[in-house]
Amino acid sequence: MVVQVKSNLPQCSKAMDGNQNKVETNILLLGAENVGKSALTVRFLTKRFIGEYGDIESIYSHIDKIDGRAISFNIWDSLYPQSCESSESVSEEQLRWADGIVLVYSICDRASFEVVQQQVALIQKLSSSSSSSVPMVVVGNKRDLQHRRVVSSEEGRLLAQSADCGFFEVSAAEAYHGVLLVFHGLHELIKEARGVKKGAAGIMGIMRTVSAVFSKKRE
Ligand SMILES: Nc1nc2c(ncn2[C@@H]2O[C@H](COP(=O)(O)OP(=O)(O)O)[C@@H](O)[C@H]2O)c(=O)[nH]1
Ligand SMILES: [Mg+2]
Repeated sequence: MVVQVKSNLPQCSKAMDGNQNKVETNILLLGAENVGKSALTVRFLTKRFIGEYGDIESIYSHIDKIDGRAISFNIWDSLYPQSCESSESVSEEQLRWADGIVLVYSICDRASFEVVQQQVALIQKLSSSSSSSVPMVVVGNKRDLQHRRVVSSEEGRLLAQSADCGFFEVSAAEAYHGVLLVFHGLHELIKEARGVKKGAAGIMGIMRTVSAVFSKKRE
């Protein structure tokens, strides 16, 4: 497991694909403080829940095998800025870096659900000028604390549906498998998005070739 300091962020490489064997995927975790972003990250990386994580912002690198293929996950465990305007809680730098985003709230904390709603809206606004949207999943964490639940599963699902995101409810404290599904599920969405992009690029390539052939014929 490698911990990178934040100043290295822009140098992080984007996806490799095609003939190369290793695929890189940059995943950004967003959400209010105390919702379990670090707990989810550490669970995915080490399979363990250690309880307290401190306020550290890091990018972790982790190689995982999916369907026999090595996937290099770079995971940016972000810090929710203290006393920020909601419009500053996601930066353009983060969006440029991310291939996929995990938006985390706690099912016991309505304010954290509202933060995710704001962040979804902000991401949509910031990426409205680009042709493709970044794949996202919404995650309701702390599912083990049912007696303290204040956000229903239905509300979480509706939010995810309205933003065209995947949806999961998990407990980083209780189980590894659900957390694994979050990261693998997002990886699937990223793969699909890359396939669509590649397909579009392929069609554009064919169109360019065809128009080049026709313009040659006319010469
Ligand atoms: N009961 C319970 N507590 C959790 C869970 N995930 C995280 N926590 C606790 O919530 C607190 C905040 O977790 P942390 O990962 O530091 O949140 P972050 O600020 O979003 O990174 C810590 O005390 C964790 O032990 C969970 O699934 N269930
Ligand atoms: Mg944290």
